[in-house]
Amino acid sequence: MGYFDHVGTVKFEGKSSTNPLAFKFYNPDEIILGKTMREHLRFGVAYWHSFTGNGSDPFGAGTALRGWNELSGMELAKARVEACFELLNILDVDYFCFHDRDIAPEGDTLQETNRNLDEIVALIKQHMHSSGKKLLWNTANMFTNPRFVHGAATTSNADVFAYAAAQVKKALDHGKELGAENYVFWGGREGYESLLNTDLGLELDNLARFLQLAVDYAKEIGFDAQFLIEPKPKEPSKHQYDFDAATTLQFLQKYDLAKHFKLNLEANHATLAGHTFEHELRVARINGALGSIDANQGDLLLGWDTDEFPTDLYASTLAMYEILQNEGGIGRGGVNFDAKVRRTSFEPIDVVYAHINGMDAFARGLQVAAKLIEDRAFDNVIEERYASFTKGIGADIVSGKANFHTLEAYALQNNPITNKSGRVELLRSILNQYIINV
Ligand code: XUL
Ligand code: CO
Repeated sequence: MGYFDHVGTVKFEGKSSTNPLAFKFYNPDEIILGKTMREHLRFGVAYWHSFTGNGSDPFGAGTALRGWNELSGMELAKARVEACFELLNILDVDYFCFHDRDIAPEGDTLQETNRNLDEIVALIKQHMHSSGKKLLWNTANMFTNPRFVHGAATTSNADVFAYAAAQVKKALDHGKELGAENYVFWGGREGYESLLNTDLGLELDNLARFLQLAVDYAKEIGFDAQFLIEPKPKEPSKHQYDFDAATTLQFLQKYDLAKHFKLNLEANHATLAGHTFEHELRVARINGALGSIDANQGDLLLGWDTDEFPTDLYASTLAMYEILQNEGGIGRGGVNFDAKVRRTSFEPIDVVYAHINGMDAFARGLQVAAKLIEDRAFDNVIEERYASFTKGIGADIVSGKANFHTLEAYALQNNPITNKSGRVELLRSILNQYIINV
């Protein structure tokens, strides 16, 4: 029984192929800078978008036509597991990611909810075993249920803090059970609406306490996944605590948590924060905190998290340019498609087309970025631009030899100062040439 219109495994056919069900750029075995594309990219499918989501929006009901639509409860949960492994197989994708509430329905009590989860996790484990597919990361959904109205770790209600802890404890157990390579914290309701009713200091202290407790518990059970925080501004709360990479890193440093966490950066979250994706990746990279990415794209004409599949070759090239220069590349992380088909693309085959195009966009980005690095297309320009810091007064500044007296003496006799052009337009035309010609 096929949930995706009996599509066979998608194969690489090359860029001249016109087959909509073939990869044009993603060739898992192609070697780039000493590693296969498969190893560089470590693609993941997001359970919540491709199996749990149904195409509903705030104005209308779900539109997605899916083979599991008639089912409910645990039967529905089981069907989605089948569908997930079918899609991973069709796409030849090695990884998937889920929230606890994506995979199993909540019961009337936490005990019943956990029993449901245990049953589905056991089923997932069987499928992983027979297919060789792996869990890139799991996470706890602490934003959908109304109990999290005031937050989870940053709630004003200690009973909710305790419930959230119990939920993450279970999620860490399941992560260990399934051999998850990472564990993600996205603080969906960790933020506030108004300072008039908010103890900002206590909420942030509690968030740090919560994360430390998670670190402690993972250590206790021997779960050695990489812990990741996923920054996002505004949505759903007005002031989200993990606004962007820089804010999140500052928080981790303040509470002495930086050694335990890296970041899972998402393209659409970056643009909502007023940054490019590559800016967020660079901030993480220079702080040794680039852990994994959620690949998607927003829409400049819309002001919310549209989670579209990534198609923009400039963005995927510049993202891969950062990842390739990160120590160990994407490392234990991966390229997770936190992306959904449009509400108007309601057939199962649309989910397949969407992933193929997203995978090709990143494969192409990888090829172009590798060539830019090999040719030192921008490195030489940057080296030349900062050359003044390698000799004379610049070298004194960098080595710490200079002080305000020596700098003043230098400035007084150095007249006039000459600057050089930054050549942004020329560099953009070079980038275009690479994207077109590689
Ligand atoms: C929400 C979002 C989440 C996280 C995991 O915008 O990106 O799905 O990726 O909780
Ligand atoms: Co995400």
